Amino acid sequence: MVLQHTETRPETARYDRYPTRLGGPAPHLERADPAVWGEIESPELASFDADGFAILDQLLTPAEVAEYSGEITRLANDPALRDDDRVIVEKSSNRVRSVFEVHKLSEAIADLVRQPRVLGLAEQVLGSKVYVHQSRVNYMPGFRGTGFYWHSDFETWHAEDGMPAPRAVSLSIALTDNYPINGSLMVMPGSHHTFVPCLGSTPAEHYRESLQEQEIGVPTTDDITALANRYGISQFTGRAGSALLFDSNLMHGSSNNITPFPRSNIFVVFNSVHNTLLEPFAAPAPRPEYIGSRDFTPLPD
Ligand code: 6CS
Ligand code: FE
Repeated sequence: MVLQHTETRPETARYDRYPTRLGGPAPHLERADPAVWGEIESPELASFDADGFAILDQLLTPAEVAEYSGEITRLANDPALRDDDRVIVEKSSNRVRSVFEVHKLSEAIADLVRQPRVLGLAEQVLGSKVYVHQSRVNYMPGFRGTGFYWHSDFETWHAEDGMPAPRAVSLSIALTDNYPINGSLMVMPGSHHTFVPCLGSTPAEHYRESLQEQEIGVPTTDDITALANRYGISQFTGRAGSALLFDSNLMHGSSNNITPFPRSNIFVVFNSVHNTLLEPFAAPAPRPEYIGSRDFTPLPD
């Protein structure tokens, strides 16, 4: 383990249990924190501890899927959001790829993140009150939808947002059917137990590129090979309305979507109120609030 000086507060040194964005290769670290901090009551979450994820077959009813689909289409086409920093477009096509902070932009999504059936999942795993660290809608169109290379979300949130520990979960709610063929998320079950330090220092305003295509903060091909051999790869598939709850350190990624079948989801990150953000561990400055919130008010507020 390394005592790292933060670039933003060079006078203070912090003990960093998950050092990353390093100058040279470093061994993989066994996770020093639990994955489940609370009491698991929902049967669907029974294997969360071992796998680092769980699938909820029908979190939303078909009527709710229709309602939220209308809502995210509205957001993607809202002229008032055209030049908003929260809207991320595809590098090549200029189509909307993600919209951030949707739990503030949409009343329906604000309500959704506060519903006990949603919030309760995060609270069971994290064993505390939680708040929204990040929310977004991802739109993966048919034909030319581009995926995300393999990564651990926690690696980025630790390095760039100052999240101290992997005590956060993401809920990805499918608004379209997820088939193996249309760029559905691949995960490495159990990989949340291993932290993979990444190479390269974080440039200023890295998020402007990384949200389109991440190059720093991703493991090497040797890292990915070692993890895939150890943990295997499985895929989240399911009907619209199903959801994936996953640990912040789970290794995951997705392929491009060249089928005609689009894939979109609402993505909400819940962080424990005992794991609120500090200064970034490996970046020159914190990312904007719409990517990594510094309003730590517990839900429902
Ligand atoms: O930046 C984030 O917060 C999320 N997005 C990407 C592309 N990588 C890390 C994390 O999943
Ligand atoms: Fe991710």
